[in-house]
Amino acid sequence: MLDKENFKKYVEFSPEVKDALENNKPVVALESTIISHGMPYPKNLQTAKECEDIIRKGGAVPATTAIINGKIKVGLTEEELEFLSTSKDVIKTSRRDFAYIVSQGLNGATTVASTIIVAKLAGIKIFVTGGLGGVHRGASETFDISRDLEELAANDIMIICAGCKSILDIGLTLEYLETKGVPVFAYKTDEMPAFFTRHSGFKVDYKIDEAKDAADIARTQWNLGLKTGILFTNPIPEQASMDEKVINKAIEKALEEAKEKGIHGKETTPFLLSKVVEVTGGKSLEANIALVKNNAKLGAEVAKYLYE
Ligand code: PSU
Ligand code: MN
Repeated sequence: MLDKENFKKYVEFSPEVKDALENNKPVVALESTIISHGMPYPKNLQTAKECEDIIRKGGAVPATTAIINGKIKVGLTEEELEFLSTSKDVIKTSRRDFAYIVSQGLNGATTVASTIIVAKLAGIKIFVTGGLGGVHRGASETFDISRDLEELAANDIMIICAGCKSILDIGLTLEYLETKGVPVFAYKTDEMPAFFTRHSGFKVDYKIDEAKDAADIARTQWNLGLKTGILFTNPIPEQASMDEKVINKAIEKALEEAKEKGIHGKETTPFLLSKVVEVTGGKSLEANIALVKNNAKLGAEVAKYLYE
């Protein structure tokens, strides 16, 4: 189980986040693997800063999480964001990496899974990112299922993201979430968005039209003692969404190359993401940036109702 008392020894809050948490102001957690392993420099840094600003403008406080020199940070300085964007000495951190990185004084970028852990320990209720990890295509052979799903199932937090990329098996990911009891919603649509595109062909449980309703549902879920996470998906804006054929071809190519090269384990997702950017000549990166910013905006809005 998570240990809030012990956590205090290892954590450092930014003044902005500390103040917000102490005064019950809305706080939105942000992950950092998207910065270190999800996007190339300098767009990763620009996007991270822009997302933080969008959240501030929306009336909430951004709390980007990472491990720097063994300290678990909640809320980063500009220098720390810059460091995560450029350094090669940043380890993609999931649950099982914490003890090693913290005790050895190393640097780690948090994935969705580990950001959930940190956010829960810090008392943050909502978390914004681009895409959630999930059940990979071919998982019946590779066993590759992201830790993100387990942490989402085990912790009462809301995640806002643009759905799952079709580097994953979206249908199986939804089945997995159903088994775990994680409700899946979509903003102004009843379809699970597929990250780069608005359509996946899979239905979510319920459509939500208002940010306030999302907050009411979360509050009710947790008041009822149903301590699972909530997945609130937000489709990429129409004007930024990609041509389905183009993106699917790029994903197929990336998957083929990953197989040829024998990429596996925690390298898989970063490899596929950077390949897709390469194959689409950077178009997928622009789409990725647009959807994260769109999620940050919705996240701040929901956070305001959630912290009322
Ligand atoms: N999907 C993206 N960008 C990302 C990731 C996923 O579009 O940066 C990152 C997130 O940090 C996510 C992690 O939590 O990859 C999932 O990795 P894995 O599939 O190894 O669990
Ligand atoms: Mn994996």
